[in-house]
Parts: sequence; C-alpha cells; structure tokens
Amino acid sequence: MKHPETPWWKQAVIYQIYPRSFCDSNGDGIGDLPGILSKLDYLQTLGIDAIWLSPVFRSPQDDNGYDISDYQDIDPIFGTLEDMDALIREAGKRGIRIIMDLVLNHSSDEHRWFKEARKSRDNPYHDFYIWRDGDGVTPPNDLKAGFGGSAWEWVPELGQYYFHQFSVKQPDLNWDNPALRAELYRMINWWTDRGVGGFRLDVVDHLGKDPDHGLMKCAPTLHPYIREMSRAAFQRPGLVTVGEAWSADVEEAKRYSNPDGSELSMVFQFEHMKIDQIPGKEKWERAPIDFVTLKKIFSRWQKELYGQGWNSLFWENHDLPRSVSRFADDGTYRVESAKMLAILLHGMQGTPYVYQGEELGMTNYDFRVGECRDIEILNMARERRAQGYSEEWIRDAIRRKGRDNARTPMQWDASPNAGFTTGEPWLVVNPNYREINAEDQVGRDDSVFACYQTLIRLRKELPVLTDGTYEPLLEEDARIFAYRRDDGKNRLLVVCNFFGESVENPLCGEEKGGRLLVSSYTEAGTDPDLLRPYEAKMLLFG
Ligand code: TEU
Ligand code: CA
Repeated sequence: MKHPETPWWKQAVIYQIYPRSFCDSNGDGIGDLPGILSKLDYLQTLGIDAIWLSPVFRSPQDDNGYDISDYQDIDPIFGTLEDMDALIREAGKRGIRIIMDLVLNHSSDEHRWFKEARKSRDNPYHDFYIWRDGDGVTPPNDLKAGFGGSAWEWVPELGQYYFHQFSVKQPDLNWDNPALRAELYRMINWWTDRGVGGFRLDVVDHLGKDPDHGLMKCAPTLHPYIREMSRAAFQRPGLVTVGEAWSADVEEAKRYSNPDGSELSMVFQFEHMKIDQIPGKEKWERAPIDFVTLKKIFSRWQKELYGQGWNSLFWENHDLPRSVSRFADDGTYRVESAKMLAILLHGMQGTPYVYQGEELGMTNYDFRVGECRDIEILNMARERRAQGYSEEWIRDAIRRKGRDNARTPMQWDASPNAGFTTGEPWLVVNPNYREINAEDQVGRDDSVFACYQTLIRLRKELPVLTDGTYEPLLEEDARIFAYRRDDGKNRLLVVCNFFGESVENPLCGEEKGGRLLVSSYTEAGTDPDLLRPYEAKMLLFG
C-alpha cells in the first residue's frame, strides 16, 4: 500500500555495494561492474529498491575510488561506460535504481583540473583548488589531514601550499569558485540524464569551509552551496540525494533534509557510530559502548526528526567495522544477534541501508597489519609506530575499527575465495566463508538473509514503518531495546534483548494479542516471560 504522495525513497531499502569487493568477473582479483550485473538477481531476491554504488569513476585508487580523476568516465578496473549503462538498464528492469557516489569535496591530484592548476598561478584551473602562499617550511596553519599529517602540501614550483583534508592525493576543490560549482552541476546532470536514480554526497558537510579560520566544514557558505546545487541538479523527478555528514546533529539534519526539498532527500549521520569513540580523540582510541546512551541517541533522532527531516538507518558501511562484531556476537550467537540488530534497526523510521554482506551476518577479520590495504590504516600504523605504540596495540585497533573489516570480499559460496574471484583477491577473504556465505543462506528460512528479506518486504507492506510515531520503552533498562510505532491504524512493538544472557521480559503482557511478524529465533521459546540471548521480535497490532 503506497501513499501516492510519499516519495519512493521513504518506503525503500537501499543496498550499498563496495564494487572492489563485491564480485569479480574477469579474474583480476578486483570486483567490477559486470560482476555486479551478474548478481542483480540475488539483489532482487533480497528485495532492495536501490543500490548505492561506492565510486566507480576513473581514479588512481589512492583511497579506493574516493579520489576521482574523471567524474565522467568509469575506471578500467571496474569496466566501461557501456557496462555502467547496462547496469542502470538491467537494474531498472528489476525495479532497482542506481545511486552514484559523488565525491565533490576533493578530486584526485591526477584529475585534469589539478594537473592544470599546478602549472601556474594564472592557469584558469588554478582557482579550482585551495592555495596559500608560503615558504615550504611552515604551513599556513596547523590543520591536520584526515589520513595523517598536515592538511597543507607544498608545491615548490608555485611557492604555494594546497589544501587537502584527506590524503595528499585528494586536493580539496575550491567551492568558493562559481566556475567550479557550475562544472560539478553540469556533470551531475549528465549522470542523471544517463539514467541514474540518485546520488550519495561524500562528506557533504565539508563542502563549505574556511581553512583560514580553522574551519574544515560547516562554514556559513555550506547550506547556500547545497541549496544552489539542489536547484541546479537535484530537483528532478524521483531523484534521491543522501548527504554523508559525520558532524550532523538533529538541528543540522533538519536543514540537510528539509521536507521542502530545498537541500537533500536525507541525511546519513553517525551519532550512534561515535558511541565507542572518545570525543576529540582519533577513532582508534576506544570508549566502551554505553547501551543506555546508544538507545537514547536512536530515540532522540527518531523523535526529534519526525516530520521535520529524513534520516538514514544503518549499522554498517565501507568505513565501519562489521556490526555483528562491534555491537553483538560474531561467535556462538552470530545468527541470532545479526538478526537482532536488523530487527532493531528496520523497525524504525527512515531509509534503511544494508551494506553488502551484512545480510549474511559477515564478521570482522583478524587482520595482520601486512594484510591491510586501506590508506587510513596504513598511515595510522606508520604514525603510531613512530610514536612508540606496540604492534599489539596497532593490531587491536585495526581489528576493532579498521575500514578493511568491511572490505573483505563478499562471501558468495564455499568454493575457493568464497566465489568472489578465480584469481588472487585484492584483499584477503575472511576464512569463515565456508560457513558464512550467500549460497548457504538464500532460500533457507532460518538464515540472516531470510530475516533481511522479511524486513525489506515489511517496509513496503506496512505504512506504519514509514509514517508511524516512535515511542521508546524501558529507556533506562540496561539489557532491552524496545519501542513502539503507531500510525493511528496499526501499532508495532519491537522488543530486543541486546545481550547474550536471557533476561526477564517486562513487556510480555504488552505482547498479548500481537501478531509476530519477525523474530531472531525460528522456534518459539519455552518460557514466554523470558527473552533468550539476542532475542528480538517485531509484533503487529490492529
Ligand atoms: O568518509 C568520510 C570521512 O570523514 C572518513 O574519513 C571517515 O571519517 C573515516 O572513514 C572513518 O574511518 C568518506 C568516505 O566514506 C570514505 O571512504 C573516504 O575515504 C572519505 O570520505 C574521503 O573521500
Ligand atoms: Ca575484475
């Protein structure tokens, strides 16, 4: 039952593909577009509405494609523009839209614009980037780059530094230059004309910045730029836009996802992901997860954004460790706890995202440093070693927080290399692929995959999931995550034991008369007053 006035993406589930690690069609060890094409039936079986494709544009791959050297071409490791057209077309036949990943904060230093820009100060492209005069000894200020070192890189031929928030090979684009902005909008429209269904905007909060005043993001120019971009390129029928914003709080989110459509469709914010981070410190310093705080974060977003914006719902992406390893149990109760996380999240309001392999309950991998490929990990290991940190500490940090955890190849079946490639995979395959793989799970009704299938189907069947109000229950309870949704017609009750021990269920009375829609266990429990380890249920009333 669809409300005619509800945009499609409010009732949709989006699946994120990290192309490098999804499926390799030609044996070079790197996933590619024909590989994705060959798995569209799998995605249709799962039931998703759109694919967010991490960048496949031409790129030297310094940051696995988040360093783009040509926004209007496909990198040869992934395929060709024709492959992209075929993917858009074939996905479309299955009702699946393609969302491209736009990295507009920076380009690659191998982009034609940057090559021109560094030729001379009066080159027409010079002002496409951010330059400051200097002496080659002292950078303009002490801003640090995301992947280590100063944010300023010296170019002796010009007597200038350029600004880069990420690696030295990712120079920041100068959004204060209208000619640059016009070029980007033209490029975006070119992709929309080609048939893509939307865009994910990488680090959208960084587009407006003021490095001279220490501002890497959220400068006063930010929202005017987003609104300009929206008018120039986003306000086209059916197009979805998602802004990645680590810095967004609820108030900021209301601006990014203003229901009047003046900016973006939705925000992709990380407050719940900062739960095991120490404020002001690097992500590698670990804070214990405070469960009650985690619940409060989710509930605050659910309540305060209601009717005033739109949020993304996610546990994972290509920058985050695997959720079952981070928040639940990747051992004994892997299946139950993966389902619990899914049920907990998919009962909420917002657009759910499933990151490749999450629907199988894929886990972190115990990396040796030498097996890692991620620039962020490699730079951290180098810096920390120089600072005297032990190998043990470094390895532990990677094990818990490293981005490569999410990037191990997709586990398709129990054949060598998990069926991901016939060659040498670019990143190690998690050896647990023999037990955890798609072939084993698809069609088996007790699998994590089946649970995701059910949740995705429910999102389309039950308007209360899209529109219902949210009421947190047992807010101070240290073990149970529970809430109610209500749209005036139907009520949903979601009850989750977030931990590995059985617990008394104070809501068992409330459950009476409800129809069980989905649960993390296939068999009913013997004691109705008890929630088993990681037991989660979603019940429908009315
Ligand atoms: O990530 C945004 C970002 O801020 C990351 O640096 C994030 O803090 C880090 O990955 C956490 O470990 C986006 C992309 O998702 C990421 O893959 C890119 O590396 C980054 O932008 C630069 O484009
Ligand atoms: Ca390949």
